[in-house]
Amino acid sequence: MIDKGLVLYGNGVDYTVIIDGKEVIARLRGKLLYTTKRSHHPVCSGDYVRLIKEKDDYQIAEILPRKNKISRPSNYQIRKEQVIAANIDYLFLIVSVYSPRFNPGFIDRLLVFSDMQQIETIIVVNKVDLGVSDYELNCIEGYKKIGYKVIGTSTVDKTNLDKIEELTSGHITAFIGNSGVGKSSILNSIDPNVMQKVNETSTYSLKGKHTTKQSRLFPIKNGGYIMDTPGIREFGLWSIAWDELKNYFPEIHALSGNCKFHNCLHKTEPGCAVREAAENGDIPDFRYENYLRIQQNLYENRNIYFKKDE
Ligand SMILES: Nc1nc2c(ncn2[C@@H]2O[C@H](COP(=O)(O)OP(=O)(O)OP(=O)(O)O)[C@@H](O)[C@H]2O)c(=O)[nH]1
Ligand SMILES: [Mg+2]
Ligand SMILES: [Zn+2]
Repeated sequence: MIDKGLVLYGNGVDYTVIIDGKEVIARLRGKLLYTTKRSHHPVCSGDYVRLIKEKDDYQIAEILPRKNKISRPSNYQIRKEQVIAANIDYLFLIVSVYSPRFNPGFIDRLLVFSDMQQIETIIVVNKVDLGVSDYELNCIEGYKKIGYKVIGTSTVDKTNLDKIEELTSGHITAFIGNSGVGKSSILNSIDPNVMQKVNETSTYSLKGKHTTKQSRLFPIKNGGYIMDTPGIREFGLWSIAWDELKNYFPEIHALSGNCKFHNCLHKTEPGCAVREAAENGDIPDFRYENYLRIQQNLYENRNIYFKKDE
């Protein structure tokens, strides 16, 4: 018997897969363990898999093609990728005000990545109960002006949690962001059953703080699935050529037709419409600065991170 299932979570050996609303444990078939040598774990949360049932045991026989994936270099080997999530309808990039610090450099790297992967991304600014500074407000306005959806939330006074619930309904959504911004707290506020499940299977750290250790997709009472992911410290862009970055800042890309040179990199070229727009305030200056910074960084690391033939 062969069934198509959705992977909720796994540890590299056993995976919890949902088929027809029922959760089962499945193991990887031996040969699948060796097929993806460049990947840290071949199967991840959000993967659709084909299962074979032998007596009462389920085996994962095949991973179905992914429509997208969120990955980063594994901690151990830069050329190996670690896939955090697959087949995401919406990415919720969760950041916070005050602490952890609001960091547009981090946000912009993630937005470049999600644009490359064509994953629609919503920026959630959590902990607004702590107050939003002028600087944070200015950046938020900048993102909105470009066209990103930005939602300010608080799990303390329940600000806009109904909006998150509404937007996640019926979709597969991943929550991603730095450790401590409140990903798990938001998830738990939307569906309190979720944390109960987590507490059954994981332990609190010594500080009594609950830190998410692995990606896990949760069926939510609104009919959607939300993936809680471990906090990421940095997000390195590693699969992008430095001279193609310009295509993944939508507001920069939109203006590039007005530059004097068709291959303008929007640095110091004469007649650059993008630089002019940044000087006039037509595009947010922090975005333009981050663009230049990321481009420089990709250029300096071009031989480490990216080879066109791979
Ligand atoms: N003031 C305030 N604190 C919050 C809010 N949401 C979460 N917190 C606190 O922020 C801390 C971290 O919350 P978590 O939900 O564990 O954060 P996380 O993003 O899941 O962190 P990792 O699992 O480590 O990636 C906890 O102490 C929460 O109580 C909020 O809206 N306002
Ligand atoms: Mg967490
Ligand atoms: Zn230009």
